[in-house]
Amino acid sequence: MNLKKYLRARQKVIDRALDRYLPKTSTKPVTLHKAMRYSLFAGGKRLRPILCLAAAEACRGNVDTALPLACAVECIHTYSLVHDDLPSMDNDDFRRGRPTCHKVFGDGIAVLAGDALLTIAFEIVSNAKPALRYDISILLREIAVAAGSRKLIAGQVADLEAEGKRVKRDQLRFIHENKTAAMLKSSMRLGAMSANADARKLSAITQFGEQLGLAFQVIDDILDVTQTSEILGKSAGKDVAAKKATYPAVIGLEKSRGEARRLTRQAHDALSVFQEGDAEALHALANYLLEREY
Ligand code: GRG
Repeated sequence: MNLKKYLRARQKVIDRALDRYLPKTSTKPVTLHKAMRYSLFAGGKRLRPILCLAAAEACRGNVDTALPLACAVECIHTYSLVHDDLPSMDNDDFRRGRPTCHKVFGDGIAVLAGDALLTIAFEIVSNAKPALRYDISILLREIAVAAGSRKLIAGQVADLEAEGKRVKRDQLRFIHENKTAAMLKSSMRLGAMSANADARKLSAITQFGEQLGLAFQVIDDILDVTQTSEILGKSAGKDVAAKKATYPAVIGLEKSRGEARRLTRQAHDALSVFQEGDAEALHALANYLLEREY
């Protein structure tokens, strides 16, 4: 498959849908809606929604049915970046190749834009079409748990508390599993659910999502020390400067690369239950994420 073309086409579909779901910039309060759109349409890679749609495809579902779930996940992801960039958290001036939300709109509006991106995600899910096996309350629960105090926020808390400390490998894994892998995994589970996946396929997507989610963060850690800010579209080298718990810091760069390859291999293996061709996009995406440069 031509992955570049596939990614571009999917990004377009997702951007169009997000544009439909988000209040216009003329809607009151104008500043808030401008800030939400500023961050949401800042040029993110749209990996989570793309993975959501690819998981739906693997389970022989349809893109339109999965689309609201894909958009909801991207809203939550963007909220987490807006809040993470705040001075009281990671204090970053640069995200997705442009000044961060609080740099443009101020801290107060950035906090509120993040809040509003989080809450609109649930409104979007409430409009999704339920599948036979998965009603709307199951879909809402999936996304609420992944974004909540035991997953995404737990990872962020552990990440904050680990700053400047020596962390062990199991603590590092906890941070990565929750801060990064949980939302990635849920994106794909939601796609599978929209396609009414049976227990065997949902479990395969879950395994795939777990391994891929971890690999994604190991690669993100590697890129932070090997790439420039221009290529990343965010400040490079911040992890070392902030004494963050990362794979290169704990096991070294070469071992981290090996770990990313091992996790990606395990992700591929998890897809063996799918018939030839059904999971082609997921396989291609896993390879792309391993080789990505930003
Ligand atoms: C504020 C609750 C809360 C959580 C913040 C997102 C996050 C948790 C922290 C940001 C820093 C970080 C390393 C997060 C891990 C997830 C990650 C690698 C995010 C970047 O994802 P990409 O590369 O970004 O998909 P784009 O901009 O392309 O969407």
